Amino acid sequence: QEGMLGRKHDVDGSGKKASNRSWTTLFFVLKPEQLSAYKDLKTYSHGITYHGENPLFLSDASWEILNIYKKKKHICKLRLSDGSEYLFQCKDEEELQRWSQAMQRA
Ligand code: I3P
Repeated sequence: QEGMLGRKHDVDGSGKKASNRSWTTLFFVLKPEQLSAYKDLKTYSHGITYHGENPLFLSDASWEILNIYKKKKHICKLRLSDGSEYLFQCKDEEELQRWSQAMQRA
């Protein structure tokens, strides 16, 4: 599964509010147990991750559809095993279902 998603880093690995809380639209690639962020398809084809970020490791991670998030639509919350949390915005309900199913399998 791959595609553009909005992302906001919400909670860092020590349980504190992340310092950079703005939304960024990036190209995400989901492979078994890992999610990688790229600026776009072109940098993905060159294997260059966004800001040199390491993939997020998904073992013992949880993915939840956030129906309570009122400011934006089609939001999911990814919680990693270290406690850090990321919000993702899908472009529509169909994308949200596709990412959610892929995340359950990953
Ligand atoms: C953040 C930006 C985010 C907002 C976040 C702000 O500011 O406006 O869109 O999240 O609010 O801190 P900046 O761009 O200056 O980093 P929401 O869209 O989810 O409200 P927050 O700190 O309350 O999470």
